Amino acid sequence: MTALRIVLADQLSENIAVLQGIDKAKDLVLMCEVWDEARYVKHHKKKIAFLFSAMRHFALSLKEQGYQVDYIKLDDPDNSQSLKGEVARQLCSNQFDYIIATFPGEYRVLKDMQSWEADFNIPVEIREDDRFLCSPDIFISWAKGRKQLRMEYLYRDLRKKYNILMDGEKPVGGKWNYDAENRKPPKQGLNIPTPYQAPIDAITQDVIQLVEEKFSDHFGDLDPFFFAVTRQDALSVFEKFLRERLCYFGDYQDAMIQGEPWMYHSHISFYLNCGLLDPLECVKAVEKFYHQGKAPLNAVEGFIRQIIGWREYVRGIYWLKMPEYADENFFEAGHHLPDFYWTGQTKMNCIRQCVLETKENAYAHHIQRLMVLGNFALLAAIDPKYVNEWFLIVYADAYEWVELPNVSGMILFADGGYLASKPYASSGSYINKMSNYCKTCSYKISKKNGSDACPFNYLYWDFLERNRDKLQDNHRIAMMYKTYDRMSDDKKIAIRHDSHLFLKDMT
Ligand code: FAD
Ligand code: DLZ
Ligand code: SF4
Repeated sequence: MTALRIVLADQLSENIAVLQGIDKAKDLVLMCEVWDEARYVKHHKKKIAFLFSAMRHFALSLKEQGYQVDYIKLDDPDNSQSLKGEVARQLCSNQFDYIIATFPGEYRVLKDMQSWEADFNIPVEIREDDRFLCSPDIFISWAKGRKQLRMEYLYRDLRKKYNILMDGEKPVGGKWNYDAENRKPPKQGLNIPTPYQAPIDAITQDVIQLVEEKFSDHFGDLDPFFFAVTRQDALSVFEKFLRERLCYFGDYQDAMIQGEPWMYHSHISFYLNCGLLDPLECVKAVEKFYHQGKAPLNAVEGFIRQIIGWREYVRGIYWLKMPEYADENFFEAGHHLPDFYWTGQTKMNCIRQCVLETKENAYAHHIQRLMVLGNFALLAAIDPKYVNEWFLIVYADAYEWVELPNVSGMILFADGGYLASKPYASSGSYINKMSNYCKTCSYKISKKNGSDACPFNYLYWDFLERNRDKLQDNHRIAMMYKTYDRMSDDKKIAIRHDSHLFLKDMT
């Protein structure tokens, strides 16, 4: 029996399910760079270069270990430019008894894979992706019968199941969650470590040139290219985080500083999501750091919660709710995406900084995504389909399973509260508290209305009022309606007027 084994760009793990039990002498591993995947949304140039280079390095490493690998480059003249087309080509030229794949990261790819069996008349085995701690089936049983899903409960269950930061049946330190000690505003004089710069070898150079030539119309800068593209280098990124950043991860998790895109975050989402790093190995390493007394509990617990809590939770929701989830639009938001999400050309300094850093790095940290770029999209009623497309394009860690729930669920509340208990809407005061962006902004954070007032200030109240019928019964924001209702009529008129003007002029 001979198998054709498919490895996708986000499946670059040597113990990936599809490679388990392989017969190196007979089976063929197929990996391909295809237009259909690189172009179905116009991914950031750096994201494409990162993935193609990581794929090429991974294929090489498999070959060195004696696997038979057919690696199809983008500019191969015979490349059909789709995953299905490349599978078809293999089936025409070689004799296979079955196809094996690992469960993919996107619903549309799963549907494609599920069509192969009938279309090619060959058995197709799609194996569970066991790099995740919670399979879609386990998530479904966990979710069944619960009126409300909340990340915190899944997180606790997974901590117990995998014995992470546990002291017998109890959480280490006595509490499950140390967020109350986290989230400090940035202070002067923080000595933020430099980010990792991976070596650029000939493979990466070739890929950068290819992307420059073939994807010149895509968003984003190729230079400087800093991504790790091998497991070894991805491990170095993670080790640098452990040594230099982890201690302050919790404290400054939500802080934003102009010109400091990396802060104390780990910058490993790219590698976790494409397979160069394994979530459980990272979690265990961080836990060990705590037990060795090298990092405080608030940082360690906070970090672990992001990976075994949020990361698993959003994936569970994605597979539970697709395909309907992609069309959710609770607030019936219908604005187009303003041009400044691409150019950064806006007087709003916070947005400008976050967009320009995204353009340069294909990265922004969580609070920039959530409380600046996301919060604005929510307040300005931008249609979820445009917001989702933008987030999927611009970040090198974006695949639909993780991008869509974060955008439609977490920032836009487009699912009506399935993922989050309340919208993360906020006026400019949050950004002012957690960053220094407002200090050099053309708008005045202290002003609530008028042409020089911070737009977040009036858009926030306008958002609440516009969506009163949908939100006023949510006990977590009921207080805000009481505050609004106490405002004078003149104030309410000014809020409506400023918001109307701003949204009308938004191009
Ligand atoms: P750190 O802050 O160091 O966190 C450690 C790890 O925790 C991350 O690497 C990531 O794997 C995980 N994590 C943290 N928060 C989340 C979360 N909300 N969902 C899933 N995993 C999480 N993350 C992606 O990986 N891909 C995306 O496309 C993506 N889109 C997002 C869109 C929006 C609107 C928002 C608000 C968040 C999004 N996130 C996404 C989550 C989060 O912003 C990124 O995982 C994080 O910024 C990556 O940087 P880091 O590795 O330095 O993370
Ligand atoms: C994102 C992406 C890009 C840019 N290119 C490819 C590619 O050429 N070949 C490939 O196998 N996958 C690519 N991907 C990832 C896919 O679009 C998709 O997100 C994953 O295959 C889902 O598991
Ligand atoms: Fe952003 Fe408003 Fe602050 Fe300007 S004043 S940086 S728009 S929050």
